[in-house]
Amino acid sequence: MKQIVVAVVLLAAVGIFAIPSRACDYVVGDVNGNGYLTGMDVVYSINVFSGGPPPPYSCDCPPGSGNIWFVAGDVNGSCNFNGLDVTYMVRYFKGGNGPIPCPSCPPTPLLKSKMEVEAK
Ligand SMILES: [Ca+2]
Ligand SMILES: [Ca+2]
Repeated sequence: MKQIVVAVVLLAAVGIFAIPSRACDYVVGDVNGNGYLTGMDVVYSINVFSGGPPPPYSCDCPPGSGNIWFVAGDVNGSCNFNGLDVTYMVRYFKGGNGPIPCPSCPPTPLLKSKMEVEAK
């Protein structure tokens, strides 16, 4: 139990003090890379997991970790892109909760504010 607490504290410290070497520029859920989360991203995701082309955007997340993956596909904040994200997207379009980015590499604030402007 004590080890778990120490690990959590260490992870939190890394998260707070780590300076991202390079921020990820993406829109959460924009799997096909056109700048928006739409139903086409659900279709694209299904194709990805059916052997189709990979998403156009990948990013080192957490920054500097060397773990390069398709961050835009992570809509449930689990820090990986898998079938659960497709399910989450489908639920979102049916009125469910909005997309949640991986906390280790959220989209850059600049892009976020751009999205907010476009949403209005
Ligand atoms: Ca898209
Ligand atoms: Ca996920």
